[in-house]
Amino acid sequence: MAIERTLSIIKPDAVAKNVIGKIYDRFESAGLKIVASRMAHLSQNEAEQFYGVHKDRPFFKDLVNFMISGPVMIQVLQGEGAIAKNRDLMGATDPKKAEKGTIRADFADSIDANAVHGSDAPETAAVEVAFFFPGMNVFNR
Ligand code: IDP
Repeated sequence: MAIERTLSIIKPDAVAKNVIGKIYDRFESAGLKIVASRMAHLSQNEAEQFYGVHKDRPFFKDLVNFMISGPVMIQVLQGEGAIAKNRDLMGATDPKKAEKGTIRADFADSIDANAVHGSDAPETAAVEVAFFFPGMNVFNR
């Protein structure tokens, strides 16, 4: 399988719970390398742009308000099949439906406050990595 890069965000609920390190451990234990990372408090404009594909969904406003409610930790993960691997580690969007042992099952409270974001395909991963880490801010390790 090819080496891929994917964008991951630890959302405000998980940052507030102080579990950044525990979530990073899941990534590293699964063989994913953190090749870029930064904390940010997103502006409304950034959150609306980032989640632009969902702009017509009924939950869009709540999603944007949640994403700007506190700082987030943003990282690029690199490794074999990184996109699908990260999605497996995350678990289902609704933590009630997420498999035991996944990040969302263990750290998320609801479908709105669901701890993590992860790119879902190579095309979105490329766009999302460039959105938060333009230029040369991603490392080869
Ligand atoms: P994903 O994060 O598992 O890829 P998406 O369908 O891309 O899920 O949705 C993006 C985010 O929008 C979710 O992580 C969740 O925070 C929020 N969301 C999705 N569906 C709902 C819903 O039905 N109600 C409330 N929030 C939702």
